[in-house]
Amino acid sequence: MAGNFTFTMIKPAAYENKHAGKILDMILQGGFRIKAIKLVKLSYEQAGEFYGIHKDRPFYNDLVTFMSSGPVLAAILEKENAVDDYRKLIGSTNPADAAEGTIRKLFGISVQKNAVHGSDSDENAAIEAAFFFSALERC
Ligand code: RTP
Ligand code: MG
Repeated sequence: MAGNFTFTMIKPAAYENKHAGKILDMILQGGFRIKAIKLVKLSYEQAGEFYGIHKDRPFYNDLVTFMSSGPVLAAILEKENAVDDYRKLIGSTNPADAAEGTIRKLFGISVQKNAVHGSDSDENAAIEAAFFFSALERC
C-alpha cells in the first residue's frame, strides 16, 4: 500500500530567490498537508550524508556543495499516495523536461538548481523525514 507522506526540501536557490511562499502555496493547493517544517542550513558533511546514495555519481560533489550553500526549507507532507503525487507536482529532474505547471518548470533554473527535492519511495521518505525531524517536531 502506498504511504501517506513524503519529504521535501525547497533548495537553496529557490529559497534565496524568494520562491518559498509560492511553492508552499502550490503544495497546499495540491492537497498536501504540512506535518512538519523548518529552515535548516546543512553543513557539507550533513548534505553529503543526506545524498549518500549518490556518492559515486559524477555530480555528487557539486550537488553537496550546492545543497550546503544556503538554507533549505525542509518539510514532511501528508497525502494519500504522497510520494508519487508529489513527484508529479514537482515534475522531471531537469526543469527543461518538466511538464508545464509543475514546480520545477516554474521555479527551476538548471538540473542542479531544480527548486525542490522530493522523496523517490516510501522507504526513503521515512529515512529522509527522520534525518531532519524528531518525533516531537512531527504533527
Ligand atoms: P531529488 O532527489 O532532488 O528530488 O531529485 P530527483 O530524484 O529528481 O533526482 P536524483 O537522480 O535523485 O538526483 C538528485 C539531485 O541531483 C542533481 N542532479 N544533477 N548534473 C546532473 O547530471 C545531475 N543529475 C542530478 C539534481 O539537483 C537532482 O535533483
Ligand atoms: Mg532523488
